[in-house]
Amino acid sequence: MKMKMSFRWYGESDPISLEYISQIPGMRSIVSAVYDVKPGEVWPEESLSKMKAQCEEHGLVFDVVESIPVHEDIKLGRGNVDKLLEVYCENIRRCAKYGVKCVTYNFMPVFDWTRTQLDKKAPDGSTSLVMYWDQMRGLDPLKDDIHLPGWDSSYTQAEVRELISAYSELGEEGLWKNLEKFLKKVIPVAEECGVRMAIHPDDPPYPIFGLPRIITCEENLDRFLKLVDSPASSLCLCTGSLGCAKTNDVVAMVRKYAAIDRIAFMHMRNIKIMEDGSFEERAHLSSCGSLDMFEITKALVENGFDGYVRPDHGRMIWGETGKPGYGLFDRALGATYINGLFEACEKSAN
Ligand code: DNO
Repeated sequence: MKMKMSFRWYGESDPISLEYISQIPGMRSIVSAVYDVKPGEVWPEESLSKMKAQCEEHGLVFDVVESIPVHEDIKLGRGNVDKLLEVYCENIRRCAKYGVKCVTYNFMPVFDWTRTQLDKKAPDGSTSLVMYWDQMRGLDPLKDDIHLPGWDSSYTQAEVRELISAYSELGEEGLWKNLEKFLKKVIPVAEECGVRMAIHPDDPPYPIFGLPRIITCEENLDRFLKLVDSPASSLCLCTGSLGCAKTNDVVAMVRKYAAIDRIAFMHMRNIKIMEDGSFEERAHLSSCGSLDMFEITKALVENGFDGYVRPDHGRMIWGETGKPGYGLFDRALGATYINGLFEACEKSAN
């Protein structure tokens, strides 16, 4: 197969072993990061070389990083941005030195993904992550002391409030400007060391609590790709994130961006969008959710996609416990299903 199947691993603290991951049929690459260093600091080379060696011991390749986090001051364009950008570039160089070919990041203000519950029980007893509007409505981070599951707990409530007001002053156009500055500095370095930067879309792809969000829809992805028109500035196309807006035609987006070779990394998962725009994460199979995973795969294969793929978030099944979305069993089922789709699409195309 042309695409490279990968699996996210949280390093030594991950309850899932590399041995287990290597037993998933067709597994090739490990997606990981250096987790014990704060955003804005340089990653120790020893951590990278150790991770590379550990993966190799299990016949796996450590060649995808998710993520090198972008410091809030870079996104806000304040503080010592030049120094932070320098550190970011140094981290790309270091990753490349240890064999990394693809680096994922996002440009979401303050919070990464947003959900209202991480263990919603389905009728079959499995659990998954969900975002229900009736749990969101009425929450106001400027007034209430809210801690949505999964949000960075290192911020105090006062810090969150300060960040939210700084971002609302900045607005979408300000965020675009800071993203452009980031890319102009970082992409030439990525090009030099043979790394493709892959931006993760905003999850979900619309403003939450009035925070600006820009990596959301086809028009904005087009705008993003033009900021620095280079294969080193590509997309991490997350089907489950973009798919949460009914207005996004995920199959058409995959086809369009694969055709111009601007997808470096595919996050493949399925979600079910409800009437009111709420959504539930579901099993990967097309019939379990709102996305047509066959058409998505076909669009990739027909356009010669040869980047990385990972089964994104799985449900918790078979009594497994652990990091929500990142258990072994359902992600392994997802990988196997996705491998099947690719094999079928490739063989019928030949
Ligand atoms: C969620 C992930 C995201 C992703 C970042 C990339 O499970 O897909 O947290 O890693 O947005 O920077």
